This record gives sequence, structure tokens and C-alpha cells, in this order.
Amino acid sequence: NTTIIRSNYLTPEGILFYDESVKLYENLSHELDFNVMFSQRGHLTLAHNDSSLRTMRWRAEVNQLQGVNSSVIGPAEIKKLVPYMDLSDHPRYPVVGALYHPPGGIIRHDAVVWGYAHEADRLGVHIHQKTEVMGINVEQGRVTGGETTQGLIKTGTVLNATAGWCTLIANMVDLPLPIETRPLQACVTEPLKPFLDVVIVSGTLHFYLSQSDRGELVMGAEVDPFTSYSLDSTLTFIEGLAGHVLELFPSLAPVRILRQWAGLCDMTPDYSPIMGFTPVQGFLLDVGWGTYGFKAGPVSGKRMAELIASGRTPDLIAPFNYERFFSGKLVGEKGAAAVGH
Ligand code: PYC
Repeated sequence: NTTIIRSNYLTPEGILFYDESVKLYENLSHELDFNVMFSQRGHLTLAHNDSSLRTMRWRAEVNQLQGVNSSVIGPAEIKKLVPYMDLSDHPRYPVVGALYHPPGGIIRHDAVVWGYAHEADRLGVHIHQKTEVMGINVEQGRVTGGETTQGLIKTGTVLNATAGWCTLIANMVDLPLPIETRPLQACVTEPLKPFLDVVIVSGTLHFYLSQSDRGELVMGAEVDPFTSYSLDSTLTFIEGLAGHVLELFPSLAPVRILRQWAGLCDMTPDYSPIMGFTPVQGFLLDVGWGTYGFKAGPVSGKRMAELIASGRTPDLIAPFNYERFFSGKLVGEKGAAAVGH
């Protein structure tokens, strides 16, 4: 992932859900007693034309109604936040405004994972690394256990909380998922002196950019335009991304790319996740995390744990149920990033 945390979505369901995650992230270093280096430096989604400016206003209104700090700002204010960005009419698609979301930011992703692993271990959770699930046993419509490369685990509850291969796991209990898997590529540059202390996203130019605490620029674009389980990096991606970044940051031309990678994104048709019960008793879902899973880790973990412990679906995650694909009550999330809407 590219470490972005934010809650400036478009649907009220999405905004409330991701906002609880931002709040949990705000307290995570304290809760885990592990510095996760959350930097709430602000998040800018650029608008390059009237129609995207209209969408930013719409997002700002819905955000504010849900108590989330977002507003639309113009080029003069953007200039103060990002002095090195070309805000003239020289770029092919000049910047005409932006959605500004001050609580958004970046976090150290490896610190988050280690912090959670450390605390889970301390609380007595067994984490079996390098253990593959080979099958899930179902008797009379109920889960009874899971076959793994380390042997059978007897259990009445299995949570499919996988990314990239969630459909293959669901196939083990014959549960079809409305998900297709696409690669998402990203890269980092060599380290530079600090010059950028906000996160920049442009849906029109298909890129996002932030500067890590090591000085590297972390950059990405939208998911690859084909389904695949490939983790290859491509020249096409880096050429397109570099061209777009340089339109707004021409002074970055001499900067070298240090590393490129790809991850797998399980995409649902409405760009929202799937959480909750399924028609197979004891088989639960926490999947379909597309390009938004990392920022939702704390809230989906907390609310799915509540669902498992109580047997009831918490209101906050009820809209993201599996059943919506049969009832037609989709949560069309146009605030999802790195996807072509
Ligand atoms: O949701 O901000 C986001 C994001 C950026 C890249 C992938 N997801």
C-alpha cells in the first residue's frame, strides 16, 4: 500500500466508517505502545475542471454533514500548502481547486503491522506464518474446520480476511463473490530533502504523491486495466505516472526511481468492501478491500470482532453486507482513489 489514511469519501456510509478508522489510528501508537508514526499532514484531491470541482464541493458538503473536516480551496490557498506545484495555466490540465482534508495523512505501514503483531502476540493470539489454507470443511451448511498445510484446525467460525485471493478462499465453500482482482502498482524515488508535507491526489491525471519520513516520494496511479494475479512492475506504468507527475512538478525531472512494486486489489462493482455473514453458517467475509483496505484496518478489525463476539452486525458496517449484491442496495463509493470511475 501507499500508506494514505483519510475519511473524505463521498457516501455517508463510507465517510462514517473510514472516519472511525482515522480516529482509531489517531490513538494507535498509544493503544499498541508502539510508534506507528501517523502524520496528519493534510490531504489534497485536485480538481482540473468544472465537473471535478463540482464533485469536490459535493464531497466537502457530505463530509461536513458527517462531521468530517473537508473543504474546497482555490489555487491561492493550494499554493501556500504546495509551493513547488505548478499552479499556472501551463500544465495541460491546470489545477482549478482542491478538496482539502486536514486530518488525512500518511503512516508507517510496516510499523502498523509490527505494532499489531506485537500486541496480538502479547494478548495470546497465535499467528501461524507460512501456513496455507488448503480447504474449509462444511457439514450440513455449517463450517466445522479448516485444512491447512500444518494440519486440521477445528472451528465453527472462519473469517475470510484475505486480499488478492479472497475469491479462491470463498470457492472452498462454494460461495461466489462479485469481485475481480487487479494489480495496483506503486514506486518510490530516491530520498530528497523535505519539500512536500501534504498528500496530493489527482483523479484526472491518475496519480497520487506524498513524501515519506525518509524523504522518498511515494507515488502511484490507478489499478491496472486488466484482471491478473501478476505482481510484475511495468514500464508502461512508470512512464505514464512520471509524465503526469512532471506536468505538475516539472522540477522533479532529474529525480531517480528507487523501487517499484505491485499489490493485488480485490475490486467490488461499487468500490466498497464486503463485511459480515454469508449464507454458509460460520463463514464470514472481510474482503473486497480494493484500494482502500489499509486505511480501514483498525475499524474493520474492531467491528468484525464485535460481530463475531455478539452474533450481531454493528450498524456501522451493516451497509457493506454480502446480501446487497442480491437486493441491489449498493454503496457506490465515488470517493475511492486509484480506480477509474
Ligand atoms: O484511498 O487514498 C486512497 C488510495 C491511494 C492509493 C490507493 N488508495
